[in-house]
This record gives sequence, C-alpha cells and structure tokens, in this order.
Amino acid sequence: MLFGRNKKNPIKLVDKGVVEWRYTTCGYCSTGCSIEVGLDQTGTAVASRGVADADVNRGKLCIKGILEHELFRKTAGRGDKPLLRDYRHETFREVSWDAALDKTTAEIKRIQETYGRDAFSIVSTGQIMTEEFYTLGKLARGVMGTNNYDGNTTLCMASAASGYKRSFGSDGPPGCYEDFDHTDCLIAFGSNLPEQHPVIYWRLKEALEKRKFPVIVVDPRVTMFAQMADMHLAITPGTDVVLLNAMAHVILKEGLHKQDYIDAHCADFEAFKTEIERWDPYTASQQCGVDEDTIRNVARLYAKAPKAMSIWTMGINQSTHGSDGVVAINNLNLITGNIGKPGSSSLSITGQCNAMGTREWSSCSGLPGYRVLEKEKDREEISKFWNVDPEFFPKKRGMFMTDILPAIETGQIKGLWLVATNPMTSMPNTSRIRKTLEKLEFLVVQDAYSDVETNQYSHVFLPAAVWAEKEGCFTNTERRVNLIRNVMPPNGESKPDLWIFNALAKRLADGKGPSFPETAEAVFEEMKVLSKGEDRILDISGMSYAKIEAQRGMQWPCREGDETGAQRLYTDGKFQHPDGKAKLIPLAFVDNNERPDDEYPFWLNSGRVVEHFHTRTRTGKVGNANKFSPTPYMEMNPDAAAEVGVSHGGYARLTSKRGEAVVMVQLTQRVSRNMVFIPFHFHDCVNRLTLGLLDPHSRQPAYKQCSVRIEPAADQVAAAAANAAARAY
Ligand SMILES: Nc1nc2c(c(=O)[nH]1)N[C@H]1C(S)=C(S)[C@@H](COP(=O)(O)OP(=O)(O)OC[C@H]3O[C@@H](n4cnc5c(=O)[nH]c(N)nc54)[C@H](O)[C@@H]3O)O[C@H]1N2
Ligand SMILES: Nc1nc2c(c(=O)[nH]1)N[C@H]1C(S)=C(S)[C@@H](COP(=O)(O)OP(=O)(O)OC[C@H]3O[C@@H](n4cnc5c(=O)[nH]c(N)nc54)[C@H](O)[C@@H]3O)O[C@H]1N2
Ligand code: SF4
Ligand SMILES: [Mo]
Repeated sequence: MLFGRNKKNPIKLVDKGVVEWRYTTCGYCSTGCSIEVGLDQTGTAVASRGVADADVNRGKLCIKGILEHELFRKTAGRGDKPLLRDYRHETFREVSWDAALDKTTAEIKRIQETYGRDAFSIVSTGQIMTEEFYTLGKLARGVMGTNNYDGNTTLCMASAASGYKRSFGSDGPPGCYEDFDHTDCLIAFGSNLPEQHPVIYWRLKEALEKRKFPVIVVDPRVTMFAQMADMHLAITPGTDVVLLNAMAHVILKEGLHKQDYIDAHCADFEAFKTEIERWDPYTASQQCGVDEDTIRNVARLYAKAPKAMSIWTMGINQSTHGSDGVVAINNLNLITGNIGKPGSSSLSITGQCNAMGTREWSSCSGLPGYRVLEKEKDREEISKFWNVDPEFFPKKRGMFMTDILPAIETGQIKGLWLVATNPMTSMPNTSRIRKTLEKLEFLVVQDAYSDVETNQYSHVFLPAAVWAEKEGCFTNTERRVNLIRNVMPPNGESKPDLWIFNALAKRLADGKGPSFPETAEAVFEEMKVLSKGEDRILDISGMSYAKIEAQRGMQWPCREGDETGAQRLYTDGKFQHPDGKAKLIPLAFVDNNERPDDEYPFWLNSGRVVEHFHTRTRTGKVGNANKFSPTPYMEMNPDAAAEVGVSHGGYARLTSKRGEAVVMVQLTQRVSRNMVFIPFHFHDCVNRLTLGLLDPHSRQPAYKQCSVRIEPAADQVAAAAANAAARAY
C-alpha cells in the first residue's frame, strides 16, 4: 500500500486524463472561487480544481465547485431548443430561434402598445455575467423603456444594498476576506458560513489557527457555524435590531464608543443617542431572547477589541427589519470606529455568484455603475452615452420583484420576462404565485433548464447557455471581479444570455438608439468607460480581462493606471453622502412578524444546505450532490416531536395560513422546542407555507419568520397524495 511508505505524498488522485485546464470562476455562491476545468483528449470536461494561486480560495473548492464540470453533461431537463406554445396549457413545440424571438418581440410590442410601456416587466437574477446584466439593462431602460424591471436580488441582497445606501450613501461591501487575518473580534448575524460559503469559512478558520480571537454567532438555530463559535446567541427570530440597539446602549453608556471617529465622520449622533437611551439590555432581552448579561458582555467584547468586524447574511436581510438590521450593524461599526481599516468592517456576505454584478451594472434599481434614475446628472450621462432621449428614462425607479408579481394580479402588468430565476419555487406563498403567473397574457422564460418549474406557465422558452459555456465576469462578496473563460460550447442550440439580449435588442430597437457590442469583452470595455471618475467608487477602468485572469480576480475600485484594486472602501473616513459623512440612523422597532400562537405553535425557519443550490435546477442533477440530500425534510426538536406525535424518519404535515407541505422529519437539538427548520431547495415545499411580509425599505421578503402547525402524516404515499392535492388548489 502507498500508505505509510510514501508519507510525503500519501494521496494519489485518480488520473482523469486531463490534457488542458481552463480558467473560470465558480457559478454558485458569492465566495468567488477561481476554478480550472480540466478537459480530456476528446474535449470532454472531466474535472474541476481550485486555482492554487488565487487569493480567494488558494486551491480549495467546496463540494459544489468540485463537481461543477458535471453541469456540461447533457442531462434531462437541460434546455437545448427554443420552445413555443400559443396557449398556456398546450404542449410545447420546438421552434427555430427566429420564430421564438419574433414571437417574443411581437408580444412585447403588443403589450407595451396596448397597455403602456410599464405593463411589460422583466425580472432577472444574480446568476448571469455582469456584461449580460449591463446589456439587459440597456435593453430594458434604453430600448424597451419599462420601469418595472428588477432582479431576484430583491429576495436576497436588497436589504444589504438598502442598508449600505442609508448608512454610507452608497452600496458596496467595504471589507474583504483578508480582514479575518487582522480582526480581534468577529460577530456573525444570521449567516451559516460553513455550509453556505464554505471557502470563506475556511479563510476564517485559517485566520483562527494562526491567531485566536472571539467569534460570536447570532442565529436562532445551532448551525455548524454556531457549533464552532465561542458564543452562540440563540436570538428570537426577527429581533436582531433590538439586540443591536441594546449593544449600542451599553457601548454609549459605558463610554466605549470612539467619539473622535464619530465627530469626524458621522452625522446625526445626537438623534441616534436619544433613541438608543430607550434600549437598555433588560428591556431588550425581553424582546430578543438574549439575556441582559450576555448583551453587555458581547457589547464590551466588541467595543474593546482594537479591531472588530461584523458579517451577516440572510438571517438579517430576509426580515421585515432587514434594511434596519443592516443599518443597525453599520451603526455598531460606526460608533466603534470599525470601518475601512484592516480587521474592521461591516461586511455583508452576499448570496449568488453575481449578486454584486447585478447591483453594480444591471440598471435594475436605476442606471448602470451605481447611478440612479432620481438624479438628473445620472440620467443625462447615460442618455448621452447610450444615444437615447433623457426624457425616455423615468425619474424614479419602478416596482421591485416582490411588487411586480402582485401587480400581475391587479392587472397592471400583462407580460413578464423571467431571466434565470424560478419564483414558482423561490417566492413566498407559491400557490399564490402559481395563480399569478396564470394571469399573464405572455410569459417568456429564459433559463438554462427547461424543467424549471416556472416554465410550466410560459408561452416561450429561450434556452440559455450555463456558466462557462459562455464568457464574462462575476463580482464576489469582497468586490472582486473575476473572469469566466469560455470552457465549453453551449449545450444543444442554447445560446449565451448576451447573445439572446442582443438578438432581442436588434428586433426591438429597429436600428435606433444604443449600440450593442457582440462580445463580452467589448461590453466590459464599454462599462469601464462608464465607471471612470474621481467621485465614482465603482471604478473598474484599471482592469482588463487579461489582468483579471493573471491576478485571479481584481477588487474595485481599480482606477485607470492602477496595477491592482483596493482592498477596502472608506479607508479615509469619507463616505458617499453629499456631506461626506456616514449617517447614524436611530431605529425604532415595531414587532410586526407573524408569531407562533395556539393554532400555529411553531416558528418556521428556512434556509439552505451545503450540497444544494437554491431550487436545484443544477445541483438536483449532479448525482453526488443530490445523493446527500435528495428528500424534502425538516429539522425538529425531539421533545416537540414527541408532543405532536411525529417520529424520526417519519413524515409530517405542516400547515400555515397559506398552505400545506409534507416533509420527512429529522430530529435534532439544533432547533429549539418551538421552531422547525426546512431547507428551501425543494419545489412544493417550504414556500407553500411562508408568508413573506416585506421590508418597507428594501421590499425583501421575511422568509425566515412565520408560524405553522405540525401533525403526523401516515406515510410517504399519504404524503405524496397530500402534496398532489395541495398542488391542485
Ligand atoms: N450550499 C449553498 N450555498 C449557498 C446557497 C445555496 O443555495 N446553497 N445560496 C447562496 C445565496 S443566494 C445566499 S443568499 C446565501 C445565504 O446564506 P446564509 O444566509 O448563510 O444561509 P441561510 O441558510 O439562508 O440562513 C442563514 C441563517 O439565518 C438564520 N436565521 C433565521 N432567522 C434569523 C433571525 O431572525 N436572526 C438571525 N440572526 N438569524 C436568523 C437561520 O437559522 C440560518 O441558519 O448562501 C449562498 N450560498
Ligand atoms: N423559503 C425561502 N425561500 C427563499 C430563500 C430562503 O432562504 N428561504 N432564499 C431566497 C434567496 S436569498 C434567493 S437568492 C432566491 C433564489 O431564487 P431563484 O433565483 O428563483 O432560484 P434559482 O434556483 O437560483 O434560480 C435561478 C435559475 O437560473 C437558471 N440559470 C443558471 N445559470 C443560468 C444562466 O447562465 N443563464 C440563464 N438564463 N439561466 C441560468 C437556473 O437553471 C435556475 O432556474 O430564493 C429565495 N427564496
Ligand atoms: S465556496 Fe462557493 S464559490 Fe467556492 S466552490 Fe463552493 S459554491 Fe463555489
Ligand atoms: Mo440569495
């Protein structure tokens, strides 16, 4: 055996016959790992490996990345031909690209001419390339002129973007992963890093191996992250703002704040202080479920650490106080002077591989390059650059995704184009979404997979190339722009999203208006021009595809002539509000969640598992990922299960005010007696139950807070029947 005899090289990897490695970036989560895909002699993709000299992942990948080349296999459900049907319940017929695009163009024109430009709406994603986002934005705002254009990032990062803008005057996470190597205290709110961003977690663990500092995890559930933390604060769902206000109270009361930093760089301290007076730890503990001593202890730890940082993900964003939660985290970091220094940050861990790219360049919430519709100067600049009349742009952003769908119910919106998002599984209260989609006069679905649930309701399906079947950039959590080189040709007749946008632009623009470059690199060069400027933080003009690949990703801002990008924002304490200061924003708290009661006694919490990505259009087909988690299940506390009579490995029916779902029961102490947790990856499952009240600032749904009743379901057959019945209403 090799073992023992060859201690220096004990592991022998299987030789897969790779003759060439091609450079890309992972297309799942926002960590932004650099990947090389190995091709064998026949040109088949046979392996994926982490790129050793990439700063983000340093050779590492998680299970999804390691198996990512399997996406290039021809699998059932992968879209390979454009499909069309004239009536919703008719079967699809395969058609040529011309026929599918002509039909789409005709329907967009008909709907806009009949009901007005805004009656046709577009919902995109965080999972296509930045160049594609920019092109879609140009088409939506500069050619079609619909104001009801948004992305699924409203389900994901909207609260972070909104909170950053409110506090700092601009979106953009100010920190980076390297901050772990410098910080003296880290607090994580509603983030399960080991499962959802495994390689960021690995970076944190590496830092901790070299230098010990306290890690505090705030999460109602004992996650993998909570298990490794020094302190776990099992907060009452939806009350992070209360905890953060109380921490600020302790810090101000005990004089642990940095008055110099506040005086020099923050506005509205007095108003903030007045609100914070009310939030003594005792009062707060009654609401947030964290005892007052722990609140004091954590506040002191954080404020006394020479450098402290906060990270957060969906436990904060997906709440009716999502935007306020982000602001509260920013407040904490501002009063303790923890912004823009190594190890000091307010770092939102983003979600999808290119959730940042859409925020930066898609024009969903405004105009490209962090420009807004509300500013005349921004409208003028873009109208000149795109060759459109400035009056063509609306002066205010239109509806968010979570308002677009209800507007279909009320008849304001008649046509919808979905690009790389699957609301039939991912939106709250999916039985309502089903009825909503049925009301549309025209639905076009542009997706890499034709078996995506939303496609059941479409008139036209446009098959898109996936991941490295095309070329372009993603921006990760630490503002790093990284490159996906084209590794394989698109599957079947599917086309890169950029090609599809350009083909529709040609038809819709009739030769007028903006020009649409054909290659991703040409689009990137155009974006660079728009990004340039002393006062623009999102400057990418110093980058090029060649430089990005050579450096394995570059962070913005990277100004013309810069060799590398900047690691952090606001290092000089100058913020993006007109007065150059950050705002300290007082936060009142209104408890408006649906809460457990006698009829629905359990909190329903939802989220993710490591081996699946979202609605499983991709990981559901990667055998070794799916095998780990093939069945819809719920985590339930054993004592609670005994009370309601459900058993480990058995089935249970959950009922909320919205609907029902049946899942397998997994007993665990990870959840408390009055809470269950269900991964949202499965269709007809947790989102049949969720309420999804919206945050008033970001319009993001509160996926993580609602209440349910639980009862045993006889067996799997009964469960299947119940599910089918549920589907019928
Ligand atoms: N494997 C895998 N990785 C992914 C994804 C995936 O689908 N699969 N998706 C990517 C995307 S788009 C995203 S947005 C991220 C999401 O990444 P995360 O946000 O880390 O993942 P979630 O499991 O959705 O939620 C995180 C935690 O929030 C907690 N939580 C619930 N309510 C509250 C609350 O009121 N307060 C606090 N403090 N915590 C609460 C939950 O218990 C849960 O453990 O993951 C990205 N990475
Ligand atoms: N209950 C509950 N629900 C949730 C959440 C939760 O925590 N709990 N989390 C929410 C969050 S944070 C998010 S981000 C959303 C995600 O929700 P969705 O965006 O609806 O889910 P995905 O499955 O990622 O859908 C992306 C689609 O894009 C397709 N696709 C992939 N690559 C390409 C490409 O290159 N081109 C094209 N055209 N298509 C492509 C995929 O096949 C897939 O159908 O779910 C939200 N829903
Ligand atoms: S950590 Fe995220 S980016 Fe890295 S390999 Fe895994 S899914 Fe891909
Ligand atoms: Mo997300």
